[in-house]
Amino acid sequence: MKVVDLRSDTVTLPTEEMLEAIKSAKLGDDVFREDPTVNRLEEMAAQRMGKKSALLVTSGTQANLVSILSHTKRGDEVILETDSHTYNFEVGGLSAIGGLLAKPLRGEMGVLDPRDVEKAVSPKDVHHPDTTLVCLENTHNLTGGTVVSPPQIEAIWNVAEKHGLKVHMDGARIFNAAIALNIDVKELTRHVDSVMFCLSKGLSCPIGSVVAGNQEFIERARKWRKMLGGGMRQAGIIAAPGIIALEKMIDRLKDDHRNARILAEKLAKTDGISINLETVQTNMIVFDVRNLGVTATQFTQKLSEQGVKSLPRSETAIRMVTHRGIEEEDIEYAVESIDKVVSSMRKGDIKQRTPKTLAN
Ligand code: TLP
Repeated sequence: MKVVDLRSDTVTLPTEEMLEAIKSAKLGDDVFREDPTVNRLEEMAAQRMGKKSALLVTSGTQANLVSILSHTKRGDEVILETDSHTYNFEVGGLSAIGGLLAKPLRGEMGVLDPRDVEKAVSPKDVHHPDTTLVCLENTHNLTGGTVVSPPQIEAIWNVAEKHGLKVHMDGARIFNAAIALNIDVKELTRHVDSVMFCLSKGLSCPIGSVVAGNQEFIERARKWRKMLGGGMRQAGIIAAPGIIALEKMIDRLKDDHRNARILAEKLAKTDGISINLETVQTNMIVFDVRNLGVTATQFTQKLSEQGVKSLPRSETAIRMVTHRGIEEEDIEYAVESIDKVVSSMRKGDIKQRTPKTLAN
């Protein structure tokens, strides 16, 4: 059976060229800073991000954690968006490991309002924690891969500067944001103290993320990475495909965005499916199946019987992500399969259960 895996861009496999680069990479012990391939990737990444220094880490979760730990001290308060990945999906590392207090704020399409940020900064008196960091996410995963623009970032930065806070950006998919806005990624990183991006998502690497910032920040991050067990030895085997990713895999993200758009527009015409096309800005699509009277889990299970994989995002919302390996014909196949599932649901082929929260 044909399989179209739209669960995440994390499922991308390395290219042949990446596998060759892994085989021939010059290696050394990176804890001694002697891996030339890691050193080269870190230099390239720092330069790309417009920062002085960069650090290869194991994952996006580790990248955010070492960044947050490097900007704060135990007991500090961190402002982030309620639906941010860090607040929801990183196992609460900032409180469990950092002893930090998260202050979540509701954003608009993933974007924090600078006035809310200003109000959320705790007074500097004996009763309150020190608010020291604001975290942004670009693109914003839970709102459907939406983009945070340079002026929006700068507005937060101005508030942060006024109150002496640092700004960290979870840029797991920052190149998707840059491609969607058709700007150099530096426009998105100019007004943040640190940024992380993932090699292992749309850029197709098997492993790895990179943190970038100034030199002292990166030295602190290096130490936290070591403490968290992320000091790697011949990590050039991870860095080698990362170099190819930076050189060759960024421009093609526009193909993923185009495919996401095609899929979203087809879904918008499908009876029973609701989708807000405004949120389809990069390689993600989130749509709702409540009008079919089924749960997202029922829908995704039925769809997977056709070989089309997707992820339930809430009781009735489903996420699909386009990536390298998904071509236009796969999108057509996905649309046909969705049509089949929708019409089978209309005919009542599956035992329908009205989700509890949809009762009225
Ligand atoms: N996101 C994954 C899952 O965890 C949901 C996905 O499939 O989208 N920041 C953002 C914005 C992310 O989307 C992710 C991963 C991470 C951080 C964490 O990266 P990893 O999985 O490498 O730890």
